[in-house]
Amino acid sequence: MRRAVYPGSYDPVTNGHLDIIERAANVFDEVVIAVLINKSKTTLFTVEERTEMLRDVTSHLANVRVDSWYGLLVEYCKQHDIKVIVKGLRAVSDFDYELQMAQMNQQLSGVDTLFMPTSPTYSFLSSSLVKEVAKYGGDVSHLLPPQINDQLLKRLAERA
Ligand code: COD
Repeated sequence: MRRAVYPGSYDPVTNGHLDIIERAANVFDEVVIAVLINKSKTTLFTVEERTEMLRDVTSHLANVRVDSWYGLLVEYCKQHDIKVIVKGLRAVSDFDYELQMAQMNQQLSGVDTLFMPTSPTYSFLSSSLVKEVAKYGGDVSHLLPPQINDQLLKRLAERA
């Protein structure tokens, strides 16, 4: 079985993430979306919320499942017999750091990274920018699945 992991913070999942997930699901037999827990990073949504949001927006994809993980990504791959990491690449600015991580992961474990170029429609899109724009009242509804946009607005209102 060709199985891949698509790791990230997903705080929250955007249409850019979803585009990569749908394309990866066409290439692999199974895609595991791994919500990585980074204790030094402050997130707007808890890991449980992010996991649930991802389950919701990928429910139409039979070969996609969602999991969460704390620790090294390659350890997750080892425990779940995963040989490929999928990453989305937006711009040259993503490349330097992603290349470094890909080479480190390969050296550590032999797990390879497959880079998928973003669709041009989403090349400027990141969870951080979406949160910043929404925080100041900008409309980001075209950049997120509708239910995620609702949850984002609700959370920002609670925090205001
Ligand atoms: N279009 C296409 N791809 C996109 C878009 C978009 N608009 N937005 C984001 N992406 C891609 C990102 O490039 C990334 O591949 C993925 O989607 C997830 O994005 P984010 O922003 O949710 O997640 P990040 O970048 O915060 O995730 C970083 C990881 C959690 C993957 C990384 O820190 C990690 O692997 N941590 C685990 C600990 C570990 O093993 N560290 C050693 C690494 S060598």
